[in-house]
Amino acid sequence: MKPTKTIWFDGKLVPWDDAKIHVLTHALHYGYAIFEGIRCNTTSNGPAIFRLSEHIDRLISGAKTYRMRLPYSRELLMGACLDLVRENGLEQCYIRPIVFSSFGELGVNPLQNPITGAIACWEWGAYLGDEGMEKGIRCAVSSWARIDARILPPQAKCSANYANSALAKMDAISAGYDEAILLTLDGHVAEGSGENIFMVRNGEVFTPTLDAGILAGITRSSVIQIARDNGIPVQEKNFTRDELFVADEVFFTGTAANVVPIREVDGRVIGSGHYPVTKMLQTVYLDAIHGKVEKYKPWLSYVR
Ligand code: PPE
Repeated sequence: MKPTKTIWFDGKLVPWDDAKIHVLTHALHYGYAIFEGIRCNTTSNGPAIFRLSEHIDRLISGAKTYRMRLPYSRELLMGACLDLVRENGLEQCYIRPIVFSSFGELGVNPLQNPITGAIACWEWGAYLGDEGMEKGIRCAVSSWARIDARILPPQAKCSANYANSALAKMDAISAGYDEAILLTLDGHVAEGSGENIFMVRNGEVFTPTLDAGILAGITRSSVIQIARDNGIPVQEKNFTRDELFVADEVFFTGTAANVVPIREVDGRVIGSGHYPVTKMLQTVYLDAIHGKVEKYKPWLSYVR
């Protein structure tokens, strides 16, 4: 990670090296933090943040679920993201807001601790590699099940959820794959460790429903809209892993990942090795985030 000039830390812009917390910070011990991942991309009108309000709204909803009283308004957080990118002089970056139970008391109950927020940004390339974006990645179904709504609320982007993601991701990487696909406790396909999943069959696109323990991905909703706008039917429905094996195309979506074809699942090559629907959605999505599609310009917040 290449440091940038400044980080927004509890309301102020501070030098990168000064954005520090105590080792007894409550969230470090119990995972009680809500975060976001947002991208800012180059456009012909300078850098633009993609779907900023949706990301901040998801952060606020996650905080509500976890009974966090945020000391910042929605407008303040949105403004802070824009100021931060501008101050750092970046044309393109990943933005990471986080709100967490900070320093005060230890012990599971977070309610007596203050909530602190920080927002950092840095340059972050293709999450699953440039080659993955182009040629597709290799995935394995994980032996770890995806968190279930009775265990941790999957809709809240809570740091604790990512212990589940990290276990699946590490095992996939150690076994020589690029990414893990997690199933629900009852055996339906849920999502990747940090991406939503889709499959294409006979020209139709399918993706698991939100009650499959998945994050309500903002890229997922953008891609659903792009598909429908281009005459491709999309159905939210749950399916088992064997349906992935015989799909024509399978792909991941996510802020960090963008739209990435999956060329292999558990050693089975997907479809014909060509991904016309995925490639079309990837192209339009990339054009949209770079401000090249008139219709999707309302999704952008310009930094300057
Ligand atoms: N599921 C999970 C579990 C997830 O973490 C993400 C985003 C998504 C789906 C896609 O959501 P969206 O970004 O709104 O389309 N994962 C973020 C964090 C990745 C990381 O390694 O950190 C991201 O893509 O920013």
